[in-house]
Amino acid sequence: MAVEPDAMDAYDNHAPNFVGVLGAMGHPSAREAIARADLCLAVGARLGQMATTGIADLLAARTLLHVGSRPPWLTAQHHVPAPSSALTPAIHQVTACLSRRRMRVAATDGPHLSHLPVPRPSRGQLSYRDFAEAISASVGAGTTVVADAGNTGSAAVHYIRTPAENGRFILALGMGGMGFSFGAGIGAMLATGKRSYVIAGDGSFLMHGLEIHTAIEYRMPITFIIVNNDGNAACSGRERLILHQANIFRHSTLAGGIGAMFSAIDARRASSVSTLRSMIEETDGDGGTHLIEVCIPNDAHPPYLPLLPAEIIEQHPTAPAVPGNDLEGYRDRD
Ligand SMILES: Cc1ncc(C[n+]2csc(CCOP(=O)(O)OP(=O)(O)O)c2C)c(N)n1
Ligand SMILES: [Mg+2]
Repeated sequence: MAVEPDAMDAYDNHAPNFVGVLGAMGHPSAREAIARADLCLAVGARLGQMATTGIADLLAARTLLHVGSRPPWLTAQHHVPAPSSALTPAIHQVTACLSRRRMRVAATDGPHLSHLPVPRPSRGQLSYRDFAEAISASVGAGTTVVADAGNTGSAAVHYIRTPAENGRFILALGMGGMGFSFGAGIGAMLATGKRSYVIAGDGSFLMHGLEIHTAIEYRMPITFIIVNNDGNAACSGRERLILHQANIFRHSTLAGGIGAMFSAIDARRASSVSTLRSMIEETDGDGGTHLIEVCIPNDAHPPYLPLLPAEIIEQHPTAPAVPGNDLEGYRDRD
């Protein structure tokens, strides 16, 4: 089972047959599972560009069966129209048909999630993997994780698993709206009554971050984790690849600023993985609003295929080549 990036919580991320996320910020294990399959069944997934970056070639070479209210963007051999509210009976029909044909579903013996070969920043500096895995290990069962845009968002999708026991994972790929996570995290907390974790970059914070005032005012159990990489790093990464220069921000101390502005929020900076983990665990049960700032170098590589240098991908056969990383044509332009 693999999921699209904006359907992280459609399947139990801790299940033994979960192979990860598809596409631009996806897992090599999901790609390998497609490579081994004769037939792929897409349920609801419309297989747009973000979900198929690096795997479109493989999917095109397999029998693709699609169940959903609208057909997929990729060509499927069979499309079974079914409204979103009636996907389960449609899947039963399909699987009954497959078992009559004696098709075999490969057995799995445990979770097989592999990650993109992302180079680490220099010693002593936090990587996207460090911060996101610390969050994944610390969030409580049944809570909601809301991921914002940019490198920070791709790291959340790649390294954080949807919280166990019907937790939720929300991502706004379709809207592409930096800063959506602040309002969405507040909404999720109100809807579920449980803590939500907002994971946003400093650029997204600068767009809509003062929405945290609502959470502070109503004493909501929300943890805002802000990745401060001194800029819109998803954009500066692209600028480095194409223009050989990058636009970065002057450094700011976001936790210090927010702490000074609002006396009712506990705002701190975590400078190591162990501090980040203990801050999350410590603050989880107290019912309050918290903000944790984590600093990551602006030029740290994110787990996002279009921004990984081609030479890194080439060394790892399981990571798919992406047409977009062949930037020779762009580099020579003025
Ligand atoms: C409202 C809006 N404007 C522009 C974009 C395009 N965009 C995607 S990621 C990004 C930069 C995000 O910066 P930040 O939140 O600091 O995350 P980082 O990439 O630095 O981790 C931009 C400008 C967007 N998604 N939404
Ligand atoms: Mg940033």
